[in-house]
Amino acid sequence: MEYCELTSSKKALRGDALCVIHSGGRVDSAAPLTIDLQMQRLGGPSAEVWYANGPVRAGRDGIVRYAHDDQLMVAVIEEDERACGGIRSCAEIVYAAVRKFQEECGFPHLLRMWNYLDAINEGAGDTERYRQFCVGRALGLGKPSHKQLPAATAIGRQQPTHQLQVFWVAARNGGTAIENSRQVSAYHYPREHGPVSPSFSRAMIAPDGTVLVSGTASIVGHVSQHEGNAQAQLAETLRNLAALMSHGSVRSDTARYQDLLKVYVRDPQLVPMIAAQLAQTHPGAAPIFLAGDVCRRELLLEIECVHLRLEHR
Ligand code: 3EB
Repeated sequence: MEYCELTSSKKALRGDALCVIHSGGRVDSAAPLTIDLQMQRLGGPSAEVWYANGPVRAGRDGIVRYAHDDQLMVAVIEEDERACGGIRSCAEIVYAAVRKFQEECGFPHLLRMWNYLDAINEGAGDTERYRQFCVGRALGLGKPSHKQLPAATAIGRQQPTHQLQVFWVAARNGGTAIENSRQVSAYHYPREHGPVSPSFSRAMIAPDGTVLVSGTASIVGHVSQHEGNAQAQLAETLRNLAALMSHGSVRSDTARYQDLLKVYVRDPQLVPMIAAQLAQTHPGAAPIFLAGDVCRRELLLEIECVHLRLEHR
């Protein structure tokens, strides 16, 4: 996979594209599956492209749109919350559909999931929409063992769509979920963060060695750090990412790696500061910047990462 520019006429989409995930507004994608993030892009490449190895099949199964090759499946559900009776039941309906589809599709291993919803921090205490989303997600997904939880991102849109959008990458063969030594596993978060702890792992090592890193923020243990200080939150987030990459299961052989970064910021004015810092720590990374709300209201930014072995796609 890669992050690339698809809005300019200079670059055409390769014929072996499996899925295009874009935030460019006017990306004319001929990919078997195209997903529009419906979020404002503040900088960086307009698209994330997953490539196929060999023949591709694409289609629709109920509310699921999907495309797959022999090893990998990308699938998406977009549901209008208003037709589901709110975010909690919408998440339950969507995740029950994910679970059913995953049981039948032949790609049983969830590797990575993205969740985008409107107004993620609206509502006080346990009624907060993110917490209600977590309740519905857990109900719909059922009780998989922690080992099988995918890496994930959950971000709030700043412009209303009324839509819960969930998309995911699943595989024929299982990956290895890993946790962060600096952080309490999200599925073990204490009660103070909501009635149901979030169902995701910190990162998933895919069968080909690619590390799919969850949205990572300024949280140490289970506690948000540096409220109101974006620069310090960024530094803490980068320490969390570094700690994850030093996990014993992440291959650190002589192969060359590239880190693809996607940065979500609450306030567009933070982009220049973050871009300057990332140019130091991740030279040549060309991060994607999106305007989005982190699921804890005190957190100003979140970074997800794909740690790619360059020999592989
Ligand atoms: C955190 O570490 C920050 O609910 O799926 C990051 C990634 C976060 C995924 C999710 C939430 C989720 O708790 C928030």
